[in-house]
Amino acid sequence: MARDFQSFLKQLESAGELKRISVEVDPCLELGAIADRVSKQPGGGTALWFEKVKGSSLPVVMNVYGSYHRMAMALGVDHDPCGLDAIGDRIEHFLQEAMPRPGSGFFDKLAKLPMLAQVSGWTPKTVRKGACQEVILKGDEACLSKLPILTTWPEDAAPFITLGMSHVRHKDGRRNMGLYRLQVHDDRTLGFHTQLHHDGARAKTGYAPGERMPVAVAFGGDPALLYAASAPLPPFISEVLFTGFLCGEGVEMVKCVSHDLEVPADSEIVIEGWVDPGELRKEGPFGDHTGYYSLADDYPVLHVEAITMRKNPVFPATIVGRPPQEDAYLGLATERIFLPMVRLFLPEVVDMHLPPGGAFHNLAVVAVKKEYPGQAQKVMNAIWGMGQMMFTKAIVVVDADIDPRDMNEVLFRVTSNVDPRRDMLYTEGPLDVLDHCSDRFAFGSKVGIDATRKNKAFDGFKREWPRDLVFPEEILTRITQRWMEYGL
Ligand SMILES: Cc1cc2nc3c(=O)[nH]c(=O)nc-3n(C[C@H](O)[C@H](O)[C@H](O)COP(=O)(O)O)c2cc1C
Ligand SMILES: [Mn+2]
Repeated sequence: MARDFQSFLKQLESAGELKRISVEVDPCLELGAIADRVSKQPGGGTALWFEKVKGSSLPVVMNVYGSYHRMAMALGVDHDPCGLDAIGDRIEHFLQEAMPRPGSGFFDKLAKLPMLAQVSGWTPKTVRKGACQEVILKGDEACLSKLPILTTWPEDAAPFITLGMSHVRHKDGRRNMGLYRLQVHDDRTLGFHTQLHHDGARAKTGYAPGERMPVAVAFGGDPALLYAASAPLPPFISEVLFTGFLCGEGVEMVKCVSHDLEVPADSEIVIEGWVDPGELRKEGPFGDHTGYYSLADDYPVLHVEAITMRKNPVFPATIVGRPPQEDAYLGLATERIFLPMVRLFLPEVVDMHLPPGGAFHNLAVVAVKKEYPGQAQKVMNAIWGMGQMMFTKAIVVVDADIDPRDMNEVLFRVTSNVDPRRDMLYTEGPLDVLDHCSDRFAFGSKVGIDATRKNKAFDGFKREWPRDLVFPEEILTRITQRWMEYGL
């Protein structure tokens, strides 16, 4: 079901998930401080529609994705605890179906035809007209001061665009869409903060210095697009195709007005421009999702050629900072949606949790069914070699029966089951470029903590391992039945 961003906002409003703020608010710090406070409410608060933003005629929306419920609504699934898991299950099912059955030849291929038809239904479709081009500003008219761009933290270098989805095309034709912040250098130029390890940064390697790599930054469109832009997809999967998979229908794309990249036709706003791979400029500092100001560094520059928009667009923004905030729920969606893919390579992994306090990359808790010696270590090493999970600084492995989301339980097992010298695995490797505490840029050490119960067969544990404290089921049932009688 294709939905545009504003119909999604209406859907949120009718569900009591969006509040309108009608008094005038300042895009410099005030909006950020409000969204920070609301997003930290238990469960993530509501989405916020700021109707009157100082210095601009456009409204700003924030915290749109900032709860489990809204995240599930954005991806068109139920919000019960399993809604997002259902997407992961769909991926798993699809991958299994795609595998050839041994020895089944022609009939197997025939059986897969409906699946191929389904995939072609997810591919983006080019259309001639898009709502995102109802208003076209070119040349001197295409100035960034027409947009209500926020300064979220007091020591930020400048205002930053935070929820723009940047479309680029690799020289070999592959399209990539990613969520990268954009610093306002001046009215016609932006900092293009594509970090070293991301596909977005790799795209420019195919272009020669002095050449213009076209870029288009789109806002809004189907709410699933933003999730896809943040998702750690492998380089060969297009985020727009993945959105088609999520929505069950291909995204309608329209050609830009100043170059031949395509953007989702029903976007709210599109900034078109180009990057010269040979040009770098200082970017940052910026109050970041690490909970600190990320340090200034050299990044590419995006020169604005055109800004197109709907007649009455809304401008989406977020604030990142000390967790939990809105982006915690994007991370949570990734945890649930990508778990089946992790399990494809690591079938012993039963469950996984990336706690928001670990700011995406710093901590992963993995529940594992042990079947042979060294399995906890094998899982750690594999995770450190897997896509963007390579950044994980600490991995805690618990037994399959432990809920990795129950932090009290995890702490209990980490402190009681771990002999520190024996059960910690230290290694080193790539770190997120935003990590500030390692001695070297983007490189540092990692620790794996094996908090599983130890036994003789797998761990060579020579003493007897004590048994967990549990009441028999019948006692638990009895006290539940008699609870009123106890007067408690
Ligand atoms: C709110 C938010 C802001 C982000 N800002 C940046 C950024 O400025 N630069 C960056 O490289 N990645 C940023 N990311 C992470 C990327 O969007 C994410 O890693 C994505 O998978 C990268 O896709 P790619 O590999 O296709 O480039 C941000 C993520 C979120 C949720
Ligand atoms: Mn990508």
